[in-house]
Amino acid sequence: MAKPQTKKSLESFNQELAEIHMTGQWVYEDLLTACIGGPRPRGDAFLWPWKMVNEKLTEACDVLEESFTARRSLLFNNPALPMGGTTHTMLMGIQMIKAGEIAWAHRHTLAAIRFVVKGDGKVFTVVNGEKCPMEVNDLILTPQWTWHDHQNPTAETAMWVDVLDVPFMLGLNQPFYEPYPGAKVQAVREKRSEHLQQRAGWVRPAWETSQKENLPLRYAWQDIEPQLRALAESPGSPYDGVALEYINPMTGGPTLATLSCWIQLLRPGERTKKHRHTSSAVYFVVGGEGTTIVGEKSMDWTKNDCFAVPNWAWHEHVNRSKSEEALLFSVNDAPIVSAFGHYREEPENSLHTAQIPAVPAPGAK
Ligand code: 1HN
Repeated sequence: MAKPQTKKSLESFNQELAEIHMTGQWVYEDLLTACIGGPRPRGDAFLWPWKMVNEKLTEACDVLEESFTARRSLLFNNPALPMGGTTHTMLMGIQMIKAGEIAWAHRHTLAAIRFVVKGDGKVFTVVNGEKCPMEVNDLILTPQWTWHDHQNPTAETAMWVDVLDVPFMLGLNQPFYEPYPGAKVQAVREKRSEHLQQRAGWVRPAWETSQKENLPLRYAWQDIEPQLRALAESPGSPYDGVALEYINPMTGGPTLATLSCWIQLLRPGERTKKHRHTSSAVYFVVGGEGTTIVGEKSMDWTKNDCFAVPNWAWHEHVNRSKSEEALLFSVNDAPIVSAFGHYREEPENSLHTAQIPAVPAPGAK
């Protein structure tokens, strides 16, 4: 006699499959159906106020007396990212180095940038033997696998923003790390003729091959600011205001293979048009007062605050002041997204699409 057939439910079958480490494609179909119109933003829009961060950094100076190869960097964890990260690809923090301190040399495959909050020309980071002074608002790259140590020979505390591609690199399981062998700090190239930075300007040695990626680069604010001033008179982007990308001078592309850095000026009272894109961004407020609206959430920001805008979230920036400009430094993961052709924007693509200014017509003023 045949056994009576009891019909299995789909749920119990799914469970059975899970126990033997399998999944039916119908599960992915549900997941994909939920993505009609795009993914849900990964992580929250979130702001870390300067006052709180600064207090904790000061406390960290007592608790962590010397950092050795570690760093006194307080990193920002997005409350909606249980695996860590400020966005799903980037980790942002602020680092403090006390008077007379050295953060020992190390290297890792994580790419990083520093944007100086408090410093002067005597505080410096050494990147692959090249000394990079850290003046306020300077940007310094420590690309993947470059040796770097930070030194503060002054009598004042120094501080900078750190942004790294940590969550992306951990997602790919590519972290390699090495402390510098045999010394706290790197040997420094004394001859400026040997600096790769001398090869990344208007001229370079005709007799050499050239390294195009992962250069130790310092974007001195004293060079950037005049360019920002000159371009501040242009209409800018309706979505981002006068947003300038820092470029790798050797490739014309973004600063790093994974991270692009921006400096963005919002004129008094400026309100950008709302848009969304598949890249995420982290922001540091260089100056001014404004509001960034992300979806339903409104984040009021002021000098030195940091905040995150997740990917594919509608957002707009407002300079709340009617008389002062606002300045935002930001880092985004557009290079990662674009590398595989996944950069999208709504309601229109506004990156690298407008025409450069035309040659003036005869007699035009
Ligand atoms: C790191 O190496 C530095 O070298 C700063 O200054 C922040 C955050 C996570 C992992 C490595 C630095 C970091 C970091």
